[in-house]
Amino acid sequence: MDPTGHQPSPDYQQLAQSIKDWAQALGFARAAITGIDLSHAESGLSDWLARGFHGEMDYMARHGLKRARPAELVPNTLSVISVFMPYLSGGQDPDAVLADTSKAYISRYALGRDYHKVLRNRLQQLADRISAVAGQYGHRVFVDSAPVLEVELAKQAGQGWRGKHSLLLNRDYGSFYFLGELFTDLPLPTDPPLPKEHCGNCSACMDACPTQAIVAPYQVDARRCISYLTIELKGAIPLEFRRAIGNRVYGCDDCQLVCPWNRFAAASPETDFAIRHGLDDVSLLELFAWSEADFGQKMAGSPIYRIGYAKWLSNLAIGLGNAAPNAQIAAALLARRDDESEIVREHVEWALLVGGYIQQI
Ligand code: B12
Ligand code: SF4
Ligand code: SF4
Repeated sequence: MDPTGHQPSPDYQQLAQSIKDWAQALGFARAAITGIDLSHAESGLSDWLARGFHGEMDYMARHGLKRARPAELVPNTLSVISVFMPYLSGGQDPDAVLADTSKAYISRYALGRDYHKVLRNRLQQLADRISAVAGQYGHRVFVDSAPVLEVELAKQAGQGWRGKHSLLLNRDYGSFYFLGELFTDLPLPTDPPLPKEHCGNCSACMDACPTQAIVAPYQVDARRCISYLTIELKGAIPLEFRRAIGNRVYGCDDCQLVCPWNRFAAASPETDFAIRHGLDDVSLLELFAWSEADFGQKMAGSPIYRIGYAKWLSNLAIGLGNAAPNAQIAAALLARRDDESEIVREHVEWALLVGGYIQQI
């Protein structure tokens, strides 16, 4: 403080460097800084919404272009600190799980603790460290759920380029990480976007997508994406996608698994992302046998908890319908044929039919 009681202006160049060092010490792979001009992304966002690609995710349409205008979301925002944290935690080979129809494939980001809390908490710690130097300043932390174009901000900050699957990619970490941001009213020096993208002629992610959800490079029709169908969609999963979903019971990683930049993606040192309940290599039948109390107890603190027990059972029923038929599967499905949830009953009925356990009347 100076004698008048004001905090002297910090050296912003020095502060920016300190922020990057502190972010790494807090477990983020890297921090970078960008401004608030995302006007170049507005037409892509409008186009995506106009084509209805958001499906039932009303929150995507609700904020309209505010999503691309950080200073409308948080007035006085001048700089955005973009961070990312890898989440792979080793475990069973994903391709082996996908190939075994008796197993449940759970998206690699969801095998441990809910990332929202982990990242938000670390970003808040970063914000607090900044106040020790900058004094009181305007800021807010965001992870995933806010109306923010996170991938675009990260790209602008030079954290990577956008892959054709629309996710952020970089040479050192691939794409298996979460993004987060700290909006501030500090005039921090910004980092430039990367001079070059590195997808070239590759289109492996588009070719590998089981439901052809990547309808053109950088354009994902969420209504076709297995991540949307198994996590976001509240009602019944449309029949046309059920076979293609295979044994993916929560999210999907196919477009990332085939990406050459993920070949050497390293495991995350974060203990919060350590695999819980053997979810990296578990059978559909074992999960389908969980009672609602088991689900509540085992999935507490996991991102999977948010989809609820009925959606969980419905997704598992699709997996069981797609599995190589056997007597245990038949018994498990028949036992849930009269489930109290209509949505579960409907998915179980489908599974019994496609598995050949019952005949269409
Ligand atoms: C909604 C959402 C989804 C939706 C829609 C996905 C999507 N691509 O939009 C669904 C449920 C399908 C989804 C799935 C997944 N998601 Co998601 N999702 C989000 C969320 C909340 C918003 C994304 C968004 O703004 N979409 C709106 C559209 C318009 O954005 P866009 O597709 O990026 O489009 C831009 C360009 O591609 C281009 N564009 C789009 N259409 C068009 C059309 C034309 C003509 C042109 C010229 C340009 C253009 O312009 C747009 C603006 O720049 C973000 C978090 C956040 N707040 O940002 C996480 C986020 C993108 N998801 C994430 C993850 C991890 C996933 C999954 C991998 C989860 C999983 N394993 O199941 C999958 C991957 C699917 C995929 N290939 O995208 C991470 C990605 C991390 C990373 N490395 O980039 C994020 C950033 C969450 C986080 N905080 O970490 N997700
Ligand atoms: S699979 Fe190929 S096209 Fe898709 S994001 Fe990776 S490098 Fe880019
Ligand atoms: S997450 Fe799966 S369904 Fe969605 S775009 Fe990627 S490969 Fe396709």
